[in-house]
Amino acid sequence: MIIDRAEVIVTSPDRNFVTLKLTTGDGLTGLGDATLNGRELAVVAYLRDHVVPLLLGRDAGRIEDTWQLLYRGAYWRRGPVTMAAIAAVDVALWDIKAKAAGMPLYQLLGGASRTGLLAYGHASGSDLPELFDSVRRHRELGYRAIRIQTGVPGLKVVYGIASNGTAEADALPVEEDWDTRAYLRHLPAVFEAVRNEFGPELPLLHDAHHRLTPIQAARLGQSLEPYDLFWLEDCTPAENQEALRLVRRHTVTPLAIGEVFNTVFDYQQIIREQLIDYVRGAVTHTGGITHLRKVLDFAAQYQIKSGMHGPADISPVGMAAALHLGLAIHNFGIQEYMMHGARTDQVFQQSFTWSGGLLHPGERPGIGVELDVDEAGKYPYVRAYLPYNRLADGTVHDW
Ligand code: GCO
Ligand code: MG
Repeated sequence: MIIDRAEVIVTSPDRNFVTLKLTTGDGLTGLGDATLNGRELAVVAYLRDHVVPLLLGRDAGRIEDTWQLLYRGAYWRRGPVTMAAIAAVDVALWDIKAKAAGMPLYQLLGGASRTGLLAYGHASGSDLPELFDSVRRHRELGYRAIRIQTGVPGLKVVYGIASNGTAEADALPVEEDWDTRAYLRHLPAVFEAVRNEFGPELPLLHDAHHRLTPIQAARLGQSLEPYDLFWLEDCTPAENQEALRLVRRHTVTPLAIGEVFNTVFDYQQIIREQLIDYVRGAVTHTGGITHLRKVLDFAAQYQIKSGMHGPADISPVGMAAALHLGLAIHNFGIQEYMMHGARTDQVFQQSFTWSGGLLHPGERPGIGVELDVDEAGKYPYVRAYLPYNRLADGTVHDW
């Protein structure tokens, strides 16, 4: 099982995806997702220029050793670009190992701890009727848990609508507007209306997308308590971990954090002090199966569960890796699942199933995803950025 080919494939069927494909001398292939939304080509360069030369000739079976070599050997540690590149290598190696064993990856990770993974989708609308329609559509699609995002009176855009980025060759980031006080006034009434319409059972989630100060987050958590949220996500910019102590003192609304984190060190304080309830890390952005598993095992000691990031900008390869890990661990909480577009599903042939609101990675050996290189070649990279926010006075604000 010597690695003798490593290709970095960039394709943009519905949006940009970066995939690492490793091939061993005996013909086994493994895929890893290296997509970092809006910064895709930085990971491509990191892989092509710095990682691929280290992989050729190595034993594909030595997953932990390869991980440590890429992490420690670089000297410069952590960071989203590095960790996405390491994640891609790690998942591709697990894919190869599981194929060599003739098993779906979750079996190598310890076997299934459940029959399927509860998943949530994104409902959004600029006003209540639009939002209710979106919730109903998600329920028709089978979702048994739903994230609620809504328009705020006076603001131009609704955050939370999936976008594939701006698909023009010379695209620059879109500027959005933001007003925290208007948002805080509006949101509790939206959740009250949703609960009245859809009843007490449906698990509801909300993403504040790093936009609040600690005291604003505390107030929001408190004002949403009557509506029994499954979680409030990214209530503050998570770099300031101590901020969450203040939020926790004031609210029992469960908190989810971590989609922009990339190592266990980012979680050290918030797990040890039990400042969160769900770990939002994705396999793709947290150093792969090897590293995210360590984070989740650490979290398990504190009854903190997984809530892996699963937006459309994580490719089907990254999603498949998340499903295998989620099926195997004991402390699974929920999986975010936004369906990919039809072209993406043609480029990436997948074995996962979606039924009764539950995801399952399927029984194909490996992670269960193959990349159709000819299809991928039809969709070249398109420059795309995430949007950013400005306040009414022109100040740049967290998006
Ligand atoms: C989520 C996220 C996404 C991110 C996006 C960034 O909870 O799904 O916040 O909407 O903004 O994945 O690339
Ligand atoms: Mg989020």
